[in-house]
Amino acid sequence: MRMKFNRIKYKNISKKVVEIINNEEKFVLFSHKKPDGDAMGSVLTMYCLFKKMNKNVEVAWDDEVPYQFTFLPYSNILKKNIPSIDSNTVLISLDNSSKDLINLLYPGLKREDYKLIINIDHHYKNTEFGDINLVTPDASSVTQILYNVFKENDIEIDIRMAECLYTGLVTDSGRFQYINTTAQSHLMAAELISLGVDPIKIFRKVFENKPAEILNLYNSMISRAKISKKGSFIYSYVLQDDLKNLNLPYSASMNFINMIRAIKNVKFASVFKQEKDGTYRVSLRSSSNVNVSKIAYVFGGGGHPMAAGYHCKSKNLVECVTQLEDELY
Ligand SMILES: [Mn+2]
Repeated sequence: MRMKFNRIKYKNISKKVVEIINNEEKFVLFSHKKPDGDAMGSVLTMYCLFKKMNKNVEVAWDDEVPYQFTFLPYSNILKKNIPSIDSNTVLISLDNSSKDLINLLYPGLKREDYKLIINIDHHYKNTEFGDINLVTPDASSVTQILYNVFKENDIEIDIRMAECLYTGLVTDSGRFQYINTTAQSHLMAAELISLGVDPIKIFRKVFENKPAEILNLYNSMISRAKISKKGSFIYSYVLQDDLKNLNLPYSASMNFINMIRAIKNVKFASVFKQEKDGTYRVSLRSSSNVNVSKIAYVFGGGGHPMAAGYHCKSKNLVECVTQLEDELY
């Protein structure tokens, strides 16, 4: 169920967003839990812009900053912080398909507690929870939506913003491999590079900056990998104890799934990541034309056709695996 794209409506919303950015003074930004490159990139792009405009800006944050993204400008300001909000505050949600996170961060939030919610996202099942919804399911990343808004409204993109924008683009497009990769995404990359982004530097920081202990983690995860469904499904898992014993952050397990996804004849890959409470976060990747976000939605999660995820509330790994296998075919 793809949302119909209406260019005139979109242009008006894009303009409206820029009006609010120019006219309002107080902003709180937030993205999703377990932040990825697009969450980091989109939050920090907007943070750079607001700082440059001398606005009052804060980020609502309750997570670790993955080591892959600590090179981004202002990433050092991302510390546990739930900013106080008032009737002048504009909340900007980036890369969230629903209002769940706002409700979690601000329990009992009432309409008079803030001025506006701007919802900028590219999940095709976005619930349009904002007062203003800039939702473009065809965009490869939220940073691509921001880039378009800046271009359409003559907002200057400086090198710091360009690095954040590029990081969101290269990670959410699976390094320009997923089906959301279009001529548009390559044109955006080209322009950001011409603005001074060093794609090799970003690639190294994001993908080739792994702590040596990750070899032990991969060793365990590879030895646990199982292939089922006649070779079409591959999965592995990571436990809290693995991370604790190797002194690795949660984000160390982030890109492992792409390694197993690359096996011949595999159509789906999955990694079950144990949470601190013993339940599992399940990442799904497609290596075929099968839309994994549909599977994630069955279990209350979400995502994109080739990359999606959900939360398995059981603490029993076998149960989580069986539940997913039963849903696959
Ligand atoms: Mn995204």
